[in-house]
Amino acid sequence: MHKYAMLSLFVIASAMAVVFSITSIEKVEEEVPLAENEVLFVMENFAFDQEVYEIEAGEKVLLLENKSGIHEFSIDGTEVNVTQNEGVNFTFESGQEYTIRCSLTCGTGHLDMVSTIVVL
Ligand SMILES: [Cu+2]
Repeated sequence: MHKYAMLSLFVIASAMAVVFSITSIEKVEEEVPLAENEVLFVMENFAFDQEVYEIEAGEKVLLLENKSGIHEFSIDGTEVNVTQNEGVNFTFESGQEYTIRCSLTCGTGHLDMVSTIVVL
């Protein structure tokens, strides 16, 4: 009987250890709030998270997060190409509109990955 009690305690302790480690991993992955000049674009197979991004005019840091697949995007008419790993500075002029598109051939829906930036 004593052996079973010890075994149960061991199982419970292990389960708790697993739960705590999962909880701490989630804490590490908690999202860092964006700075005021940062704009986050989320891409997945095969779309941007918004059909239209409304952005205040001014100098911004463009950030990219890939939810699924690996994507980058470019802004038509500019040299800008944003990758997952580094923010890119770009100054948006008031009243402008830009087309952005996936710039990394990523699969069957690649050509559909188009969105618009409207500068307020
Ligand atoms: Cu693509």
